[in-house]
Amino acid sequence: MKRTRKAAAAALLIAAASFLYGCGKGQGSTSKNSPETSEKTADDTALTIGFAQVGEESDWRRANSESILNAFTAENGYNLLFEDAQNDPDVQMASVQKFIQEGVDYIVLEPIIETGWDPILKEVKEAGIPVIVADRNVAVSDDSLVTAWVGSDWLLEGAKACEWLNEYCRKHDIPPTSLKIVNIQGTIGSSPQIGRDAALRMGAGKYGWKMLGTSKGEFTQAKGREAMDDLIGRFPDLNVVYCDNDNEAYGAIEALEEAGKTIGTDLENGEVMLISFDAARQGLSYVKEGKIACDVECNPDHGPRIRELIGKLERGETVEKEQAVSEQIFARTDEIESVTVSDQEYPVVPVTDELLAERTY
Ligand code: GYE
Repeated sequence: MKRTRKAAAAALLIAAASFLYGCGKGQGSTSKNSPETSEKTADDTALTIGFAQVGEESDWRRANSESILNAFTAENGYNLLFEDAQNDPDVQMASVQKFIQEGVDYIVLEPIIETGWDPILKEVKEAGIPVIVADRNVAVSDDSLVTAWVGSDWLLEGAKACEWLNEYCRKHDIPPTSLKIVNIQGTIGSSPQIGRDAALRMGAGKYGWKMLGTSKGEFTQAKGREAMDDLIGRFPDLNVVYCDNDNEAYGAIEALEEAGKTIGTDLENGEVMLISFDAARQGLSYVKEGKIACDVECNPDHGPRIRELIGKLERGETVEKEQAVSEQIFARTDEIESVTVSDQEYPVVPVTDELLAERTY
């Protein structure tokens, strides 16, 4: 049975009323440990969390769902309502609407796209339900519609990848103008697509790389493959593929190999270089094999972070409004030891068998 904080408060009121009534009749027990009282207290403290998930499009997403499911268990004192929108923004908004009707204690929203959230989040606010946005972000006109956000710095992720590419070219005397880059884009209008692709455009402008074109990969392997086919057809001389996530890269690898291209980093001898994001286990094993040149991590383990935020809110503590997690950069070797973005140096981690064995997603 679903228990919300409001339901719990009502149950407590009923319990208190019958206790008083019982006392009046000389039958009440004052013992806090009477089985009836303790059972009620345990049940009634469960918090109901409405979780609006994007879908199951990628390794990252599956790891993220697992992280949420492991954090918000009944044993931990939660009643989790998990809604998967299958990548449809309308379905996701309907899920949030449903959470309002259910009277959940908290809404945790991982939005598919950034826009369109104002009206529904206003309703959520009017219903007095705090909203934690996680992973991707929302673009709203009123800050107070969101209690807190935890996710990644998408622009920084993209900038790390671009600085790695620039360093690689510098080290190998590859003229920047010889780079012919295509971009397989994630879900258009989602925060990672917006940030990672903006960083690429900035990198191209800064270093003089040639941007050939884009195609939509929707963060999936199947669409990544289709997008790669499309790009090979339109730009046969492409030599760098910037994928917005690992699953797109897996599909791109299939398409490139089928088209007879050699994947690697020897651009001057006609190899095609792949750059990717997430650093899922499969992505990292492609890095080790030399099929993905640089993979910038995106951390999916938001369950414990959101649980901590909710814990603080329950205790009446203030929480950080925006929290971006720290993430690594992976490459096959340590030939490039670090990259610098906005005066901050980030180490590049070479992928080893030990690292792969320890990777949890
Ligand atoms: O990079 C991709 C997933 O929003 C960070 O969505 C997430 C992205 C992640 O499908 O793999």
